[in-house]
Amino acid sequence: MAPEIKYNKIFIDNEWVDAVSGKTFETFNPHDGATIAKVAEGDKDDIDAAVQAAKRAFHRNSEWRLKDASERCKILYKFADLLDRDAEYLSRLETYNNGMVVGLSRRMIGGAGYTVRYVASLADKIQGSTIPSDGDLFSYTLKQPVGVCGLILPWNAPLLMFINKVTTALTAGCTVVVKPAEQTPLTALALGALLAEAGVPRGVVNIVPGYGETAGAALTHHPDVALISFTGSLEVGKLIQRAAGTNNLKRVALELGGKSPLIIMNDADLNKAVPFAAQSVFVHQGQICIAASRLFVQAEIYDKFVQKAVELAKSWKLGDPALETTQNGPQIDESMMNKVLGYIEKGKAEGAKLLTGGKRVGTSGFYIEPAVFADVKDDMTIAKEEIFGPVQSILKFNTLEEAIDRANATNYGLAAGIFTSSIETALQFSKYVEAGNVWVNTYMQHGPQLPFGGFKESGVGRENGLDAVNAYLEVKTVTIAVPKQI
Ligand code: TXE
Repeated sequence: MAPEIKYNKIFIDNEWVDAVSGKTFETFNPHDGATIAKVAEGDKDDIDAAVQAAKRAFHRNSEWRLKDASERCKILYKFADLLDRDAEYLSRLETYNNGMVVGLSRRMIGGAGYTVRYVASLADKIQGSTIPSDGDLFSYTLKQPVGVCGLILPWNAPLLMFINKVTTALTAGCTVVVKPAEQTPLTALALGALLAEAGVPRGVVNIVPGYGETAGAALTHHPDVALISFTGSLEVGKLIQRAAGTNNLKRVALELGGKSPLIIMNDADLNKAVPFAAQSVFVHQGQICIAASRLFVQAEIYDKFVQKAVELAKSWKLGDPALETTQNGPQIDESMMNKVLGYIEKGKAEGAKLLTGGKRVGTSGFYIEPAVFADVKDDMTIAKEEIFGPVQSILKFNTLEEAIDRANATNYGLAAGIFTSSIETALQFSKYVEAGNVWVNTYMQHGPQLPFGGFKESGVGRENGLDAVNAYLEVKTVTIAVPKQI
């Protein structure tokens, strides 16, 4: 049964309002392309109203700013309890609007409560230092919230991204305006209602659904916004970095795409490596920024590995994401599906060998069979550009040194992995690969304690852990004249 849609308006000052323009847009179920709901379409005026609400809530005498850090923590703990209470509804809603298989949306919401509690527990541990300065002086630092933050979300993990960004900003004491992706506004709005129920005061969290070029751009240009945290494409990331310096100088945190290498050495345990490699690029239909989209396999085991990889891909269960048994659901929308199919055609045209999958399945919904390409070369488009689809590209290499050089020959640097039974190989690879997250004999492991982000054009800054909270804080140095002698 379809989950009930309880919220489809703009959320400002803990109230639900229509767009100033009165406009709405439709949101869809990727399983069959059917319209789920009409959602208020915010643009510049609504962003402005939301930013003003967030600014009022950030005033030094506001209810939010007067709260002790431990009280912020308590409110977020309550929010975590509400996430647990509504977990099944939220996971169904995520699946309905995003096409994420229900097993995965359950795991994400299952982990969300822990993430919120972990991050919130840092609120009363934010502390400065005392610094021995020369002369008759006493110096200390204060860490203070940066101000109103604009949080721009992607569609591939709407709930998780909302939780990560909003919880971290609130832990630091900031106020926020959230702009969910136009494809997936529904879970963000449901989470807004839970934050209000948890006791977050008016104006602290505001949510404006709408399009990137209108609502998103208005947020990134707004002079009263102090920081933008964005997850999405490299192209838009660059636009945001530029916009951030236009009307003021916003702090910017960017989590962008990837073309992540996974290396399988001759001495790897193939019983682990083959399923991990498949899962790492097929999970969530390949719509994950850390997808292992360049799979380098060492020459001696190459043929055997490819054969096993094909067998596994053929057994992958594609279908309705709301069913427990489904492994892969649909791509998010028709345009992303066509983009992925375009990459598959390019792979074939440029001489890679498509050994299985790669075709659209059915005519309703946006399904693609998991594809395996062998004989992929570094200069082929499918080995260079982020596909964001269920496409495994297998490349051959001879030495570790060669694998590291080829793994690093990309403008991206988000994640990397290696399967090997040699500790020396693992340590050398981990040291020299240019990536913000490296996994050895595993892949895609996360936790709220583990900083996450990219080298090079995969991003700026880190999410998760104390590093992420610090990104929402300014350091203030206070120096007081105190004679040494008394
Ligand atoms: O992303 P966009 P799209 C990659 C992936 C995918 C590609 C395109 O390769 O194929 O990006 O996806 C908002 N000012 N990733 O087009 O456009 C937009 O409304 C301000 C990687 O969906 O970057 C949405 O909320 N905001 C990725 C958000 O940016 C703007 C996750 C992301 O949309 C804007 C998603 C503008 N000018 C896609 N234009 C990851 N890193 O996980 C758009 N937006």
